[in-house]
Amino acid sequence: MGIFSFLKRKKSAPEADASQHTNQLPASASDDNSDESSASATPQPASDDRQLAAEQTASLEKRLTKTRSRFRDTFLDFFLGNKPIDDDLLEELEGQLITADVGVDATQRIMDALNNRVSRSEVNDSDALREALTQELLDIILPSEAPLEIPDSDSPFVILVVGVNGSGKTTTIGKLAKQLTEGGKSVMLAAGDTFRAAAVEQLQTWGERNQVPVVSQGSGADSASVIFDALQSAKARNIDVLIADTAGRLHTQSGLMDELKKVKRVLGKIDTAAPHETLLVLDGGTGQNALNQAEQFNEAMGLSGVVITKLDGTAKGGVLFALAQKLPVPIRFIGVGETVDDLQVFQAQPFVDALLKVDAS
Ligand SMILES: Nc1nc2c(ncn2[C@@H]2O[C@H](COP(=O)(O)OP(=O)(O)OP(=O)(O)O)[C@@H](O)[C@H]2O)c(=O)[nH]1
Ligand SMILES: [Mg+2]
Repeated sequence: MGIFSFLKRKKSAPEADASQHTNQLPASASDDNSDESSASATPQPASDDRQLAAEQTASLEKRLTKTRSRFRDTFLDFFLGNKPIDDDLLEELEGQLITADVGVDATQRIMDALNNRVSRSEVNDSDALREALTQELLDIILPSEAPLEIPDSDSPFVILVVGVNGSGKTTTIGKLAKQLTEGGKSVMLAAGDTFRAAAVEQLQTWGERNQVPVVSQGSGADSASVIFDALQSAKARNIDVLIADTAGRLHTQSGLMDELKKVKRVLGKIDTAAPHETLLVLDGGTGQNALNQAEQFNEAMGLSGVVITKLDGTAKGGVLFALAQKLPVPIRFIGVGETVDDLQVFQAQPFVDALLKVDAS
């Protein structure tokens, strides 16, 4: 399911009408010291939800090819030949879960559950073991399935996007802006990555592509001040969603982490609830390193959501299970390619199906 269909459903809910913002962006900028480009959002035609879900499951199977072949090659071959379910086999399975980047904690949880089922004679053959494994994997990531909800409100919903260098923050913002405008929301972007001129240009390009305004100051400006100005401007213009980009930083760079905390504080002066979403973007290809990043960003910033990108180019997609087991923060989206449409709302069942379902090809 894309956020598009998700938002459409929300908009038709009875309480959705009262304070709805206009979906048309005003033609003129109102923020004096900001450099903006703007145009109207163009709502896209509605598609059938079911068809969309089926299409996205199919596309997920294609996009996750590398992780999928690792899972299928590892586990499906393993279950061939109806081997006896004994300690040796379970030990081998444990090693393969670790190899598939599922992580130590999630693997432990799965093995405990499988051992229990085997000792209670609930699992006696390969087929039952495969089904039990699939169920345990699903149980681990199901609690992380919590799509981003953007309530209708008089003030802009602020999404602060953070993460290490090159994880896919700016690209994810571009993709998200498209999905939100397609869902009928008016969107503004804040160029809070003031480290490099190229970073501002990159965001402006996404703004132009999606026809949404971008608030920026010159490179070297104070990031918190850019984002503060952007929120004031978004408020004045009745924008529904403000998405703030930030410079990539390592979770170990305490000065830079303090800068992010300052952004949060400053936003709180305009709206005590802002940022409403602090979204960590993680590169799925970094495997277990993503776990460390997530834990430390969460400690410093209090995350409300995670996006895992670049799952199309890696065999390390098993890291989602490790993350879900370790981090009590929803996985909002997954990035499965470089183009604007390659962002999917995270859903547990299609994800597990794409990796392990026997008839998935
Ligand atoms: N294959 C693939 N590439 C992606 C995905 N998301 C982002 N990228 C690519 O990753 C690279 C870095 O993306 P950016 O969006 O610039 O990353 P960033 O986190 O903003 O980087 P900094 O601003 O330098 O910290 C670009 O080449 C993107 O096209 C994805 O889901 N799949
Ligand atoms: Mg960037």
